[in-house]
Order: sequence, then C-alpha cells, then structure tokens
Amino acid sequence: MAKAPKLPVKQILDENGEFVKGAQVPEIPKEDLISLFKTILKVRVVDSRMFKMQRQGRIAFYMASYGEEATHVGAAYALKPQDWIFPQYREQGAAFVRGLSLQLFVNQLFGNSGDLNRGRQMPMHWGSRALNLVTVSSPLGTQIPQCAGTAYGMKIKKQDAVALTFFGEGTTSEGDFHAGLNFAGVYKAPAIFFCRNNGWAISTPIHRQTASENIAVKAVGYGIEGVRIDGNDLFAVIDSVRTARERALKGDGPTLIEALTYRLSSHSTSDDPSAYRSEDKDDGPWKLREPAIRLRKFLMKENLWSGKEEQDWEKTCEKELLDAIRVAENTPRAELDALFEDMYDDLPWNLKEQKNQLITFLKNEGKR
Ligand SMILES: Cc1ncc(C[n+]2csc(CCOP(=O)(O)OP(=O)(O)O)c2C)c(N)n1
Ligand SMILES: [Mg+2]
Repeated sequence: MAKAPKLPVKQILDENGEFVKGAQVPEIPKEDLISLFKTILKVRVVDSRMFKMQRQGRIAFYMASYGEEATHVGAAYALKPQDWIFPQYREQGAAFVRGLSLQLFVNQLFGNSGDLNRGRQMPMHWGSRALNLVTVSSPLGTQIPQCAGTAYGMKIKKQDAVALTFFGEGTTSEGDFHAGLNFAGVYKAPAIFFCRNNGWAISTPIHRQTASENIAVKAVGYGIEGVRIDGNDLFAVIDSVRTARERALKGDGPTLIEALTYRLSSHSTSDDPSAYRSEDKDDGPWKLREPAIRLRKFLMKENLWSGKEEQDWEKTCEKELLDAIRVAENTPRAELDALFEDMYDDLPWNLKEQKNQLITFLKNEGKR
C-alpha cells in the first residue's frame, strides 16, 4: 500500500483556553472574538429552541450543529463578503456571520410567504442570493462541483473572490466530491473545500466511510493542498481558511481542509443516536472538547467575558428568536401557485394548464 504523507492536526487554542506553545496566533480583533463567541451561543439558543419546536409539531424538521459551531462560524468569518459560500446544511452559524437575519432563517423553517425560497424546500434549506449564500440542497455533494465551477468562473473573470463549500466527511464518498476536487485541481480554481469531519454520517462512523488514513490526504490525489485542523478550535479554523484564501487568490489553487470535530447532536430531529452510539463512551470525551468551553475560558482569562454577560446574551437571543417565531407563525403560508414562478419567463403551455388546474382545485376546496 502506498504511504500517505503524515498530516499533523493543527491546533492553536488548546482545550484549556491556552495558546499552544510556539503556535502562530492569527490576528483577530478582540471585539470580533467576542462577537464570534456570541454567534456560537446564538446558534446554540436557536438549535435548542427549534429542536423543541419540531417536537411540538410547529415545524416539520430541524438539524442542530451542537459541538461543531466553530467550524462554520470561523470559516465564514475568515471570508470576505464578495466570496461565495456553498453550504451543506449544518452550517447555520455561517449564515448568521454572513448577515442572514434570524427572521429570514425562521421564515425558511416555516416555509411561509416571508421565506426567500417561497416555501419550496424542507426546513434547513436556507440561503440568500443577496449574501452570496447558495441555498442548501438535499442531495449530498452537489454543492462541491458547483463551488469548483463558480470558483473557476471567478478566476476567468479575474475577480478578487473565492468560493468555499462545506460538506461532511460522509459526503466525501459521493462521486461529486471527486468531480469537484479534480476539476478545481486541474484548473487551479480559487476554491476552498471545507470538510466538517464530525465522525458520523447519520449512523455510519468514519471508519466505515473510507479506507483512507484521513480525509485531507485525499488532496494529494488531486494535486491540491490538504490540511488537517482541530475544528473545535476557532483560531485554527480562521487561520486555515485565511491561508487557503490567500493561496487561492495568488493562483496556487484550491485547498481541502479537514476540520476534526464531533456531532454532539443527533443527525436531525428524525434520528435517535442512542440506537448506534454510546453517550458516555463515544460522545463523552468530545463534550469536554467542544468549542465554546475553550473559547469561554480564553475570553474570561482575558477579562473579555463574564458569566453575567453570557446569561444576558442568551436571554437577548431567546427574546429575538421568540419574536421571530411569533412573526413567522402569523405570516401567511407561501402561495401554492408561486410554485410555477421564477423558472420561466414565459410559462410553457403544460405548466399553464397545471397552474389553472391547481387554482380551480384550491377554489373548489374553499382555499381561494
Ligand atoms: C445523495 C444523497 N445520499 C444520501 C442522502 C441521505 N443523507 C442525508 S444526510 C446524510 C449523512 C451525511 O453525512 P455527512 O456528510 O458526514 O454530514 P453530517 O450530517 O455529519 O453533517 C445522508 C446519508 C442524501 N441526502 N443525499
Ligand atoms: Mg459527518
């Protein structure tokens, strides 16, 4: 068997909230660090409330990102507004960092008429054209070649921008992973392939996903840069994406970043992880390594954060969220016949016919 190059896992802030000896610490203004920590907490408030909302039958589905927040919050922060983001689905923090309002996020979960997708997708398929945040799509991996192609387009147009896509380690088994990385490698597209290796693809553990030593090493086969980082370390995430961005813009091609993290939540509201993993043995060690603990320790040591501030901030997030939920629940549902809009300038005859059938049906049912 060919020998894979050794790729060390880069860590900058350790689990005790201390900088690793000799690590080059990326420059991040203190106010930004506080704001990023607040975004991580906000994601937690949203995740925990929306999970319960699903259990109450008020939304149909939800996916939490407990334990993985540093990956998406940090990666989105390291980008510039002109860069494009192609999410998988478990990266709501990236949407918040980009500026997606809580109201728009919640509207999407309800699929109401205030939803930018006009109620056409299941919950957790958020996105925003105005924010260069491509809408989540359900089939795994489709975002990877889309990101590669978009990045190549940016290169041709000589834009000062890159495209970053998030995906899980499970998604690296899709053919689209190969197509995307191969294309980006050949054309030196300014793309960043950000893999959240959270250990699980629903119930499939990483060792059943690939025979490869790790995910980052696969970069070698595409002739691109591959790095492994501690994905629960916000500093390492920011540093790796900044470096990948600089390389990409210099014309040095794409980077595959493997961020090691752990899915402490269930896969989704439709999943029960107790059926396939042990809370003590599998999750236990990761509960101590999750990203908020070390960041909180660091900020407190630097006198930038306190327990009281955390309580107040969580209350503020909860209030903002409850207000957004109230608005969303009182916003009319998306109009069904909007299904026929936004695709064609002139609707083809068969779709016109179907649209009229739908309108007649709704009238007969007393819904119009
Ligand atoms: C092409 C395709 N196959 C299967 C699924 C069903 N599915 C949805 S999420 C998921 C697991 C993905 O795992 P991973 O990429 O590691 O992301 P994570 O959920 O861990 O964030 C699967 C198998 C799908 N949506 N699309
Ligand atoms: Mg996974």
